[in-house]
Amino acid sequence: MECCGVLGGSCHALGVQLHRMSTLDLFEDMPPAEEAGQSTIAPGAMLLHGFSLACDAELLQAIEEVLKQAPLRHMVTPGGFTMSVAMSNCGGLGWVSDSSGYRYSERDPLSGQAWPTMPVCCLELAQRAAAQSGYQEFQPTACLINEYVPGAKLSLHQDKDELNFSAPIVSMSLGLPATFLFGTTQRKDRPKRHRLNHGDVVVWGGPSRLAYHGVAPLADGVHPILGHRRLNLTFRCVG
Ligand code: MD3
Ligand code: FE
Repeated sequence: MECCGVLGGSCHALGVQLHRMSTLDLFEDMPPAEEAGQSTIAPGAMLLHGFSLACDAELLQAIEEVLKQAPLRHMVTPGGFTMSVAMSNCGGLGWVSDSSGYRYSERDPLSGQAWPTMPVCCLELAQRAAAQSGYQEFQPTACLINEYVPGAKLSLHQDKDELNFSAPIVSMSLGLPATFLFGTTQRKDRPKRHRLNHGDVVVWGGPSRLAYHGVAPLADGVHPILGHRRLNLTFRCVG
């Protein structure tokens, strides 16, 4: 099965059905909601509402396979704190943290093995999102998988461990909604809050690439597919 060959294909079909059932053709010229749903969070940061909805089941199945090989774990910061977000990776390089610092590693320190291959459906979806936001040649070498349970958070930080800041980072949100905190390149500036829902994909490039950002403690809730959890995937060009 092709993953997301047509963005929002299933919902588009539903839209057509509803349209046929309505007597008034008020919405004749309107695109389906998820195609209209593209907004700019900040210069260089494009939010594609519901971009991964049409293939969320396939995406999640692929990630579950990855997590069988490289289980989620709570990494320790160089300062000695255990992170509330559980993490794993796929692709040629994976982000790791321990008492000696943050870095990208070719191997999973838990197994000593290479990280699992980045699933093709995930890679292609990330590339389609990047292309739609103006990045035609996006070739991510790393995919970080973050799992949040209620209360888990990610403190304000910059992503600076990659060498290639001209490439964007593509993020995909799945499961429970999160309050994303987005600041500027200066830590002192108060971040703005944005809700990220299941299916949302954000392309973070240009001036937004080095902005401070974080995730507020996850509110409890139940998502029909993921239960009491949120997963976030970030696709990165490390080299
Ligand atoms: C803006 N993850 O893994 S995704 C991270 O929801 C991280 O798990 C958050 O921050 C999460 O480093 C946020 C959105 C995101 C990811 C990377 C960015 C936004 C970004 C890098 C630069 C600017
Ligand atoms: Fe980050």
